[in-house]
This record gives sequence, C-alpha cells and structure tokens, in this order.
Amino acid sequence: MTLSISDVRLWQALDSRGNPTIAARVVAGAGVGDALAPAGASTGSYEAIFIRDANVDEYAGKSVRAHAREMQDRVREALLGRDAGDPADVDAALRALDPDPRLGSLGGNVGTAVSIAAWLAAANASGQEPWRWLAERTAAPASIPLPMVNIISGGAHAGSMIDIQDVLVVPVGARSFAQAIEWCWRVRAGTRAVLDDQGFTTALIADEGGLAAPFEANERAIEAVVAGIMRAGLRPGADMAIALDVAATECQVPGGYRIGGEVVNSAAFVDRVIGWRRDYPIVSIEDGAGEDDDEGWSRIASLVDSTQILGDDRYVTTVTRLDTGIARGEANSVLVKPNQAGTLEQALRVVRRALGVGWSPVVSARSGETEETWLADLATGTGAGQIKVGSTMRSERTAKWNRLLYLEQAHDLPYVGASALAPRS
Ligand code: 2PG
Ligand code: MG
Repeated sequence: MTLSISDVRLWQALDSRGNPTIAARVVAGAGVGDALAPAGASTGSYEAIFIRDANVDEYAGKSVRAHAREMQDRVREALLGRDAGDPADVDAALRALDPDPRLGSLGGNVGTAVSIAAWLAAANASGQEPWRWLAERTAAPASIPLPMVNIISGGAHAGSMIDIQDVLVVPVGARSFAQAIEWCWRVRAGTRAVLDDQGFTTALIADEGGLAAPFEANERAIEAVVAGIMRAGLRPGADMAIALDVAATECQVPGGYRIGGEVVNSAAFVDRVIGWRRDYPIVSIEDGAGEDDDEGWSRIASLVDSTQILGDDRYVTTVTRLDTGIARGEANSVLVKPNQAGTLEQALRVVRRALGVGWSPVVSARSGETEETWLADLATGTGAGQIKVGSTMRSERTAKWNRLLYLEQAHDLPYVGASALAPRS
C-alpha cells in the first residue's frame, strides 16, 4: 500500500557540538516523522556533502538556515505523492533533484534528515515502532546489536591529544545488552580512576563522551584502557576487548603519516597498528590506513582472518566503494553512517550487501550527534549486529543506549553479542 507524502518541512536546529544542522518533518497519511542530520569531524573525502550557507555571519558561518529555506519547496515538490514507506522511492526522488552521488547541491544533511523522517513517518502511520517497521519491510532478522563503546578519545575528537581517534571497548563476554552497557560503564569509571592516579585531569569529556589526556604515546592510552578493564573487575580479552578507530586519514601528512611525533611511511605506520594487535587484546581495527592508501589496506589485510578490519572513510557507506573493498579482500567489516551516504536507502543497501557476503556492518553515530534515537532502531531493525555510538555519557549518546535498553526489555529480541564480530565463522 502506498503511503503518500503530503508535506515536507525543513528548518535549522543544533547538533551535539552546538553546530547548526538540518531538521526535517515529513507528513504521510496520518503519520508524522521528524529527523535531524548528524555531522562528522573526521569526514571522509568521498562522503555526501554537508552543505552550509555561503557568506553568512549567522552562527559564525556555520548556518544552514538559508539552505533549508532554499531546499524546502524543491524537496516538498519532489516528494509530494511519493511513497514514504518505500525508502528506494524516496531516494530516487531526492537523487532526481541532485544527480551528484555526493549530493553537492541538495546536501547529504538534507537527504539524511528527509529520508529518515520519511521512514519515521511511515512507521508512525502504521502504528509500529521504527525498528519493527524496518524489519518487516526488509524481511531482516531483527536483533539487539553488540555495542562498541568509546573510552578514550584523541585525534579530531579531543584536540589531537593522541594521534589515534578512539580507544573503545567491546563487551565480548556480556550475555545481554543491559549487562554489556553496565560493563562498559564500569570500564569507563575504572579507566578514569587509572588516569586520576596518573595525574591527569579527568573532569572534562571529549566530543563523544570519552576521556581524553595528553598521553606521551598512543600505546599509553591503550594500556590505560586495559588497566581500566582490570580495575572494573573484568578480564581483558575474555570479558572485555579493545577496539581502535585509528582514523588514519586524519594522520596523513605530506610524506606519509604523523604518529608518535614522527612522520613515517605507509608500511611503517600500518606495521605499528599491526603491532598493537599483537600486544593488546584488540578485536577490531577501524581505518588502520588512510582512505586512498591501497598499499596500506593490502598490508592490514594480513589480519582479516583473526581480527575485525573495519572500513569507515574508505567505504563511506557506499555500495560501489564497499564492493571494491570486498573484491580486494582487504577488510571484513564496514561502518554504516547514513549521512555519509546521504539517504536511508543507501545505508540499507550497504547493510544488506555486507551481510550478504559475510562482512559485519557496524551502524555508527557521528561525533556531532543529535538527541534522536532512530540509529538504535536502524541497527536493531536491520539485524546489523553492531553499533558504535560513543561513550556512556552525554545525552546524545545515552539516548541510543537507552533506546536499546528499552528494546531489549520490551521485546523478545535476541542479543547477538560477540558473534556479530568479524571474521564470522
Ligand atoms: C568515526 C566517527 C564516529 P566522525 O570516525 O567513526 O566516531 O567520527 O563522526 O567525526 O567522522
Ligand atoms: Mg571512524
């Protein structure tokens, strides 16, 4: 049954960093859906473009108000009568307005907010929760995902206090989502106590709610989290493992990569990352080489049989780029950020494609997030298996954890746990 869109509104709102972002409302039948677009700091060169107003003083040049006003009528006209319940139809209508795969004139921020709002309007009209609507619509086996939780931040999320962007934990031994989050909470508290003992200031928090400190080396940050796991009374590796988001593209400088105060070539950089895998209980490595560093990705591919090798800036939630990675056998996991793709449909395709070839999708928030919870429904309703949202504090992060805590206790949904990690056996 077609659920015709009858109205679309766009306006300017604020994200978790306080930056302006696009908000959208879609009305379809008796359903109303609202959505805000998140925004990255360590953005990949190939992701959909976040459009801000040119030559405007408002919000120190970060305004999106004029763009929202300019796009509202065009988007409404394009979507009137289209089926809110068909993400592919919404995607096609939006892309007819802007054939640029990166949505250079519509904006990935507009495309994301509108296409997510259409999904939420359709779910609302049907009286279903968004995850269930998605699962039924796409015939996906819904499940509560394994969380990947930020403990220490660096790079673009914490004033470059360390080179790598995130040291995260994965509660591999937890039996339920509720237990998983409580363990991660304990590790954050344990790591904070470790940093206090080391004389660092721990009152301030990074963009994603993690701790941040000017460690003299990246390795000290990883070791602090391992110590934090033990301080929490958990076993490193068995109960709680480490994941890294190296965000290597952000480390690239002329002549190679900056790491530990020196500039090294691709092979030396990747070998250092591979060394961490040997030295610490690491189960997942994201962006261990820069987005265009084919040689680096071939090198890190040596770990695909033992470790989750996750691509973010490299694949930017785009099926064609993911397919190249699959053909090269360079990884086994893909980050899924709807606003990298610019529409819900493209994100759904990436999840389906990844699961279809045995890769693990990891649904992810951005460092500039919003208070909305649809990302938790997206991960659950697609059966993606994993979700990365930041730390266990800051409301834009806890909103998603809280949604998953609700879903786990309210519905008979399986918690997939560590079985979602790549390589999948
Ligand atoms: C990442 C994300 C989320 P950003 O690199 O995976 O942590 O960061 O939104 O800044 O791209
Ligand atoms: Mg990343």
